[in-house]
Amino acid sequence: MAQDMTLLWGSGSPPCWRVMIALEEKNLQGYNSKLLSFEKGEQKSKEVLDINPRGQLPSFKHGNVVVNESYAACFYLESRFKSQGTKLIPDDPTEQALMYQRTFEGLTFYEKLASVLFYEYYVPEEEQHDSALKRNKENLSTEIKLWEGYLAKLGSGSHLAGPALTLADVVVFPTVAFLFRFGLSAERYPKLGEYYALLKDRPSVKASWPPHWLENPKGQDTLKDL
Ligand SMILES: N[C@@H](CCC(=O)N[C@@H](CS)C(=O)NCC(=O)O)C(=O)O
Repeated sequence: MAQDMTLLWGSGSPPCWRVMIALEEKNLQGYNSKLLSFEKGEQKSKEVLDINPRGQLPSFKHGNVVVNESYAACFYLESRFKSQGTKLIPDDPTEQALMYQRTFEGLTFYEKLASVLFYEYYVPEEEQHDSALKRNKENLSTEIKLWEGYLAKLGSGSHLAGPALTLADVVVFPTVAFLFRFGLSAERYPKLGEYYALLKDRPSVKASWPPHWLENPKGQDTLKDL
């Protein structure tokens, strides 16, 4: 069934990783997976631009359906393959509300992470300021404490929106993985550390782990002081 699906993706891109986890959780292994290189600018190749005028990854196609936005692709897969693989949207309205809340807060979480980790990439050199990066780090630190608190409230062994894995985990886990890859202290943030440990060995996550992280398991320590 997944043969009519194509995912164009880049290694270590959190938006791409979200879609890859969703595909695995929905048992859609066997899709056409094409790894492109950001270094070579392949996200601007004709193959990508033909389906994604933004020239970004992920770019995703299922038959004639094109869904490039990572959140949209994850929601599409859950809705299209509702009864297949892991159920990612709980039926219970209260659980569902929390799942939606954390899923969309995940966008803010990622934005704050990106404003620190990718500062030099996104801000032209002449516009970069130490004070701006410092402020971004403070904002990220406040955000991380929020998520640490959410997990503390849910109790040990919990996922982001309750006992079971949901779409919230699919879209937010890559952000958490980046935090630890870039040196966040699991001692200072034990709940996030526990959550990371719980998910990192999940088959869907292992199967989609960024290949260049496997080649080079040691990350950086950019976030060690947060
Ligand atoms: N809103 C998009 C964002 C995708 C995105 O920002 N992709 C980045 C990689 S993480 C990209 O392709 N950047 C290269 C570029 O914009 O040229 C989504 O969530 O799918």
